[in-house]
Amino acid sequence: MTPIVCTIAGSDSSGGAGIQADLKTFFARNVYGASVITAITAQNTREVSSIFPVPPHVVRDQIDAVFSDLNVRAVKVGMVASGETIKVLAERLAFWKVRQKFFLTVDPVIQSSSGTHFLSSEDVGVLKRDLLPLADLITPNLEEAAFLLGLPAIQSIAEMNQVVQHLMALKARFVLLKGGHLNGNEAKDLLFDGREMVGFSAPMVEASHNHGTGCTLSAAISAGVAKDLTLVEAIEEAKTYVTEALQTGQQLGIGTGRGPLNHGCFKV
Ligand code: PXL
Repeated sequence: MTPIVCTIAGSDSSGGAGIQADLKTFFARNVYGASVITAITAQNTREVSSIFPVPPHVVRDQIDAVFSDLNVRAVKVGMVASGETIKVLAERLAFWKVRQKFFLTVDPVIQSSSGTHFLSSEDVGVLKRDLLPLADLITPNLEEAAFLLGLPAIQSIAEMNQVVQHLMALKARFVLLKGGHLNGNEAKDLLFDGREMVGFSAPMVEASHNHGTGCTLSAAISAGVAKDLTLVEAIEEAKTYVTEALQTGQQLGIGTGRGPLNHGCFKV
């Protein structure tokens, strides 16, 4: 049986991030993808020009339609455009037995790759209170981690080691802190569960085509978990996939700004 993964995220009209990145990643990683759309963004590789949040009851109906029929093994939450929708998500994911029936990854998307804020600080409060404690895994980058904890910019691996421990206060089972925004020739990530720390490293790819990198990583991890890999194996595989998608993204020549990754880079 093909494992089913569901993304709950925003639509990116340019096709490089959000729902579109997630579905392409699911296809490339050999899982079946379902989707719940939380917002429609008008954007291209240069900017986000408008955001239309899908009404919370329509988000709820999409979740109920998917979960009442499809045997979803893993869920990935990306961009959610309002605190009201975050509350609906938390309530419905609990109803459909998150943690018992499926693995939940929350990518705490606060702003777009091009810098547009998707969530107000009040909405981030709702995210922390209602949704993150339900997650099996959260995948903040350095800016998101600093924002979630109210800390200044994180600037070294030593600081990452401290911060990943503080992130356990958000009550997800695992935290993957992504260090890709640190300068250096390695992209270092740290996984922590409150006891054991596992480090991952991949070559830093100097890519101008990196729109949707975070979305793609969390979607690929969800695909791996749905295929019954251990979390560590799923992260390793996802990082290998993202590295290759970044390395070959430029060749696609898409858009005039920060273009997308090459989601079709390898099929296993
Ligand atoms: O990468 C964060 C992200 C998530 N979701 C949507 C986006 C973006 C970044 O541009 O557009 C819809």
